[in-house]
Amino acid sequence: MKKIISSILFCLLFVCSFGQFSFDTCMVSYYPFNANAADESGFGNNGTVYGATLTEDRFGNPNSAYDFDGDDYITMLNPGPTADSSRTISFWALIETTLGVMDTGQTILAYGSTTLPNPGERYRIQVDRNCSGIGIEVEEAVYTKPTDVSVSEEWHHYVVVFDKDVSSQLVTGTKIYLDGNLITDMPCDSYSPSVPINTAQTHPLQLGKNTVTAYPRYFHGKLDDFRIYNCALGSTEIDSLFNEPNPTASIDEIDIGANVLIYPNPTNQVVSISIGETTITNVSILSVSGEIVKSIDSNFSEINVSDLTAGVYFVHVFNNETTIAMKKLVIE
Ligand SMILES: [Ca+2]
Ligand SMILES: [Ca+2]
Repeated sequence: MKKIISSILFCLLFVCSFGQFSFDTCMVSYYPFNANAADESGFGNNGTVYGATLTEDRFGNPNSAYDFDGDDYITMLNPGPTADSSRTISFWALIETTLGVMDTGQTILAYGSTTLPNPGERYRIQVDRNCSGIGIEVEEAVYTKPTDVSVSEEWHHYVVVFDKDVSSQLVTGTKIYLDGNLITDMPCDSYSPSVPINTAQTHPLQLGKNTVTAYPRYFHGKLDDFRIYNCALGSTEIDSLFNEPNPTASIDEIDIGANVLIYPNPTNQVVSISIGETTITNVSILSVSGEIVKSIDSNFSEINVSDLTAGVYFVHVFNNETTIAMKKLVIE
């Protein structure tokens, strides 16, 4: 049976600087895409993947982001923040611009209403609706900021903020950040700006495809690291998100003088552990998020890992209760 080691123990073993910020107290969903579309916020709003394929993230980590090639999407169980509540949606995207899909308003994220027209009741983050940029559609109102998405097909960080207490409740009160910077240029396209945000609960969160069947407006490119908050984050917090380090590089490997070798690495079949004089009594293999995916208590020279999904893992080597080593293992 799978277990989760406590976050305190995990942080003692690792440099626990990834995936967690002090302002995460108002986080409602978190999709780091560690080889799946699970919600790692603790609220269980997990995703089901329809056609999107795992790919490298912006750091080159395997199976740590999703690729959408124009007919793919991921659907969660529940909506995001609804009605006129404040919200922040942070994500990384690599947007393909060579497919002739400009001006179609391809979908990054959508939820709320499923029917037309329901002014204010659909909430959608989209690309290139009538001009090059990232924008918001709330049904009957579209508001796009110029973000030069056509300049290069590279990973960029986008944050969309709606603060009900500061902004007007109209879609034009939305703030959009690109790579940590607030885009203050005039919107390149805006119509029906008098429509207020009033997101319905009818359709759950969905990535890569619109909620209205007649206009799927599929996404072309790669998406990663969605964080959804039911509060409005400020520029300092958004800068922290933009500068989040590589989650696997920030984890310290440990070797308590035993010269532990783990090979072959990467692998996708059998991994062996060799060690000097010290005795191994048990080994755990953990996911990046600290879940124990395999426990072994014998034959450490032939550990079958062919059942593990490709991605980055950690091998925790024990002598009884004592940690001997913690080593990174890449499953291909
Ligand atoms: Ca990721
Ligand atoms: Ca596909």
